[in-house]
Amino acid sequence: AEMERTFIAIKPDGVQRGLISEIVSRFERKGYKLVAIKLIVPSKEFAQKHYHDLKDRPFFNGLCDFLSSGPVLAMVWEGEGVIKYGRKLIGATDPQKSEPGTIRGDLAVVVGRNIIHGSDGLETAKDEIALWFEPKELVSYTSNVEKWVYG
Ligand code: YYY
Ligand code: MG
Repeated sequence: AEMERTFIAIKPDGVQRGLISEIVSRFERKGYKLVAIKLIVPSKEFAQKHYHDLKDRPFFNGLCDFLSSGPVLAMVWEGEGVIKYGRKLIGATDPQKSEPGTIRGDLAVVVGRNIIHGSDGLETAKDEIALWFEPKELVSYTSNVEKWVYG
């Protein structure tokens, strides 16, 4: 299998609303492999680094204030096509436009509280994993379901 890795984070709204297990289980059930996970409160400076691509947008400051306002569950998930399909599981940025069945479609209402982040491409996935995790925090192990998920 062509394995790739993506950075997924449950934002402070998702953590406070008790949606950790609901969201983690959607990635688990799909057949993806959890490679790293930790609960942290990022500083505002860290949030600004994470969202640096959006620094000229009007919502940037509020977004960074919000991401740094409480605990974030940071994760790395691995699997074939996980970057693109992970975004599909998450749904459109604006929950008003997310399809039912997606995480944002089922669990969020407005764009400023859309509960989850997922990398949008190979390069951003690499950059975001490197920003949030040290190499030693990425756990290497054999998944016993892999042969059943991939054949
Ligand atoms: O990758 P994704 O999270 O789906 O959207 P981005 O365009 O990267 O924006 C990041 C983040 O910014 C979004 O999840 C909510 C917030 N945001 C906002 O508050 N208002 C907007 N009009 C667009 C995005
Ligand atoms: Mg994005």
